Amino acid sequence: MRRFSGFALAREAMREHKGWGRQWESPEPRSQYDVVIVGAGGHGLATAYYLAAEHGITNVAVLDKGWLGGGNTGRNTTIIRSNYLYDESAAIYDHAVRLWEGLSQALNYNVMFSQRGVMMLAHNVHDVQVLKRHVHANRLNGVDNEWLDPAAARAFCPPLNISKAARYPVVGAALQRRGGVARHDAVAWGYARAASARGVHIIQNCEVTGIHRGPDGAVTGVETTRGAIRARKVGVVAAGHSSVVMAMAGLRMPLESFPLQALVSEPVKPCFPCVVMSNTVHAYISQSDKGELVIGAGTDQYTSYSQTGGLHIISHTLDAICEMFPMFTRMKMLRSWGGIVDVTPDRSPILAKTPVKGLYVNCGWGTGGFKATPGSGHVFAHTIARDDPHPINAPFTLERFRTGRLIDEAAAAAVAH
Ligand code: FAD
Ligand code: PYC
Repeated sequence: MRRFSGFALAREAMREHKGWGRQWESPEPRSQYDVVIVGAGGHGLATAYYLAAEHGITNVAVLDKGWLGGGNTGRNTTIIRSNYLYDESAAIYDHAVRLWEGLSQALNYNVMFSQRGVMMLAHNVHDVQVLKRHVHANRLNGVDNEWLDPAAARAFCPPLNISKAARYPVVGAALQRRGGVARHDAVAWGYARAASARGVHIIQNCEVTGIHRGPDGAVTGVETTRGAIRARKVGVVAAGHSSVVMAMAGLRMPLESFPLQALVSEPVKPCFPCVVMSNTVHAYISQSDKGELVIGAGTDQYTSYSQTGGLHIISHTLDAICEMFPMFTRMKMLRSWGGIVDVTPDRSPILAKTPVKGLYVNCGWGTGGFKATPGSGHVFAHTIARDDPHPINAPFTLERFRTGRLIDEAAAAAVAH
């Protein structure tokens, strides 16, 4: 295994990454696989990797209608944290953070995981109460989180405006020091390369257009734009389009799809040391290793499959950023883009077996699934391999929307729900 260190490593990783997704030679699909995964985003690729690496299941195909990592995995703002309120969420997201901590070594690929700290701002009494509740709940779950007064928040993030005269003054902050960011496309490529090295087929430009079922109702394979492929098991990991794919098996999902946007500034020298999120002012920001300020906006207010969103959404976000960080007022924005997120009624994901034998689904991560990628792939692979959920994803069932055992993380992310 190669050893990674500092800038040399970053340079090497960037060289390896350049254009890799598009150059990837997709193999010809076999007529039959043990497992077909629909969706070559981070979650689908991680699932395939762990199926091979931990369960010895290598006769696996990951199919994507586009190119690998071209969905939300390559479009997100890469914030990683595990400061969720409920026990079930803290367990799955912290499982992911622990895997992130060893991921570059496990994949022998630098995913540029940087634990620079995620700070969530409080602007009023309600925010203080909510965030302090998170701090206490997290600590009870062994998840790091600490409360900062405004001066300490500014010491941690010097560009932060803590003037009492601000429209939404900062009255405190919750800081998860183990939180941070990673390089999103490297995550997709790292998992893809490691899965491929174990024999997994990653087949791009291969849209799934149907799910075949046998006389007993069990899954027998998928129909694709490159022909029919038989499979004993099918895992659907098609964020934004999960309900469309699941409908092919006759299942109606409790999901809505929304556009979610992000944007980056022109690159500048390092000036922003951490990740800052504000639920109330409704913005989040970090600085990428390339120097761009990475800024996330909210979801549109209406459902859509369009990978763009309203201009007014990003312009409101920029107003909020300039309010909190006046030194950025004169920065130029370089580009913006959108992805489609699928959202459940309780804003928590579904990682589960389905009523259709041999069909499994991993969806509903909404605006916050990038951080979960390794943990999600790890427990979803377990669920598929053993036809039984891992204890960590056991609560994230489809049935909860019938039984009422919800995991209601509605306010978990700083983005509109
Ligand atoms: P994707 O990467 O979207 O992969 C799904 C794949 O399925 C796609 O490649 C698609 O082409 C494929 N597919 C769909 N239909 C079919 C079909 N019929 N046949 C074959 N293939 C199909 N999360 C965080 O934790 N932190 C953040 O800071 C954050 N910021 C975000 C910012 C934005 C702007 C967006 C859009 C999302 C953000 N998220 C964030 C959410 C996060 O990006 C997603 O939850 C996560 O990346 C989902 O990963 P995935 O692998 O499930 O989906
Ligand atoms: O879940 O932390 C998050 C997040 C930030 C931006 C979008 N999602």
